[in-house]
Amino acid sequence: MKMNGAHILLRSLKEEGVDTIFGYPGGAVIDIFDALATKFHRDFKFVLVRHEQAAVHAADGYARATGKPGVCLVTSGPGGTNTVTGLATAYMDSIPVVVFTGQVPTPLIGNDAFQEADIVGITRPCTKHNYLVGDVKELARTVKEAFTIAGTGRPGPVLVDLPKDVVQAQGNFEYPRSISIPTYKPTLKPHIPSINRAADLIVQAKRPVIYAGGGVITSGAHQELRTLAEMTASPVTMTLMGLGCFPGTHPLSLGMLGMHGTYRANMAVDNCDLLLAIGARFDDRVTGKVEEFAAKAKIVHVDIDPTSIQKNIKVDVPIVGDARLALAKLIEALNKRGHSSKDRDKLKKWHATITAWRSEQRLRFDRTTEIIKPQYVVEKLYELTEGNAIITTEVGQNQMWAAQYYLFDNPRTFLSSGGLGTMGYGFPAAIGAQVAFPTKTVIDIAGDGSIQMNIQELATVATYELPVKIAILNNGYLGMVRQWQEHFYEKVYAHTDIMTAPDFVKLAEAYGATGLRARTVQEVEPVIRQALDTKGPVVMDFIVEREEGVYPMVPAGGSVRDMILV
Ligand SMILES: Cc1ncc(C[n+]2csc(CCOP(=O)(O)OP(=O)(O)O)c2C)c(N)n1
Repeated sequence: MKMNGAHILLRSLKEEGVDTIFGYPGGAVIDIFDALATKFHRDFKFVLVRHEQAAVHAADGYARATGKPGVCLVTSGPGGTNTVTGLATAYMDSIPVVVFTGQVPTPLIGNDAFQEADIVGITRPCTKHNYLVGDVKELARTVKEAFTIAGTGRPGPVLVDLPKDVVQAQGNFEYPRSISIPTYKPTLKPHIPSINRAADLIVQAKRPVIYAGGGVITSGAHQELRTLAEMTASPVTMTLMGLGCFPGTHPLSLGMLGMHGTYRANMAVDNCDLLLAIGARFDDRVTGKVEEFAAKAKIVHVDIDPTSIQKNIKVDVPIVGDARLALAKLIEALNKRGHSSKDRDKLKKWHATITAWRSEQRLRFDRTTEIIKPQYVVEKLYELTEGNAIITTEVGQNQMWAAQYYLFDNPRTFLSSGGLGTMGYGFPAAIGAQVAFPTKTVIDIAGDGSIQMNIQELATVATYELPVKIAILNNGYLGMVRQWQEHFYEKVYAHTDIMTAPDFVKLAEAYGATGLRARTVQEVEPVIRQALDTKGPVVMDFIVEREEGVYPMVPAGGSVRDMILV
């Protein structure tokens, strides 16, 4: 059956099981938008954002919350270039997102046509793969490939550029059932001899630590991780991306490690004799000074991406494969070795040491002040949501306090820009998560700087009556940069004072959302309760201690011995 490219595209998306599209229209994609509003209006929920960057972050939030690829549709030229930050964000955190951009008609490509941008060229370094569709005949197969590549192996964003004449051309619709891409064959099954070497090391270890990252969540390996940790009595520390992959309230949880990780997590990694890294990439915010990172340990690294193994840290046992399969095999290998509770007894001393570190240096803040401490707000959010919310964050101190004080027990409940560190990510990501889970509580923990980067999306939450809650930890500073200036630049607060902010309560109201404010400790709980009881979107403006810091802090490039505790 003949149909135009726009219809072929949308039929293909239906075949992929897509139910939601985030986007923004323009001349180059007007045919697709026309089809979305007419023939396909029952097939997709379309969320019209106010800036294309937000469309990609929303698709990314949808993907992180659901595990399904997020989809985004924007126009050519500025529509495409506005997606770059969102693509780079998803790329750094390995999130499956498929972005469709309009393009000028093929005969005009390269002619500096109106709203032409070489988006395939521009996005090559920040997409897992990208395509320029040259012929309507290639369209359906390209969509199939795009989803396959975005969602398999180490996931990532894929961009498909659609020239207007291709979208308008007539073609036959035939969707490939399955495809093989000869140049793309991710290794899923782990190498068994390596699994056996890892199992032997686990059996011998006296001071093991599991270091779990976002890959555990991506591969759905949280159950296997828990089984492995419990059967071997190994303490588990998580990266920012890994939060939720192991219950934060579990007795074996050490919390997050790295620059703003817990004292016990960093001490445990510094002193362990075996580090079992799973789906984590040894980011510099985790390792600090590479030569001194886990220097006493044998290191096993499980990762689906062979290029991330040995990239930052030398490892003893590399295991390429899907984390869930690898952990299942590892559990099997340990069972074969008769690993039992008797063996766990030899870790008693190690556990006692960790308990001592924990009581020596807990996460803490001054609870005696009248002024609101930002940590207190996060703690109250945790308490009043009973740990059941999906939390997104912006970037900065707000992000670290969220990571430290909200204990995540389940995967896909903490959505944060870890790799790129994108201010402006959290609010649109919350929109994506809320669209995916309309009845869940979704909260963006924000800084007053970050929220201003995509605050125009208040119009989106108001339009779709999305009950997203925003908790602004308003310190009147670009707080995280200020903290670095405090410690390393002699308190010269160069251009980080942003006291001249809008009145966030009035701004929320102007957009048709509810605005609430707390100025004292006593007001925090009532404001949160009221926000949670309000059906629609709410902005909570918490006026917090201006110069509060995030601690512990390992200075960039430092080691555990440089940790600032305060
Ligand atoms: C788009 C972008 N620009 C700049 C930065 C650098 N940066 C990192 S944290 C930060 C301060 C964030 O301030 P705010 O949102 O108020 O949060 P706070 O640290 O005060 O919680 C800045 C400017 C960034 N991460 N992202």
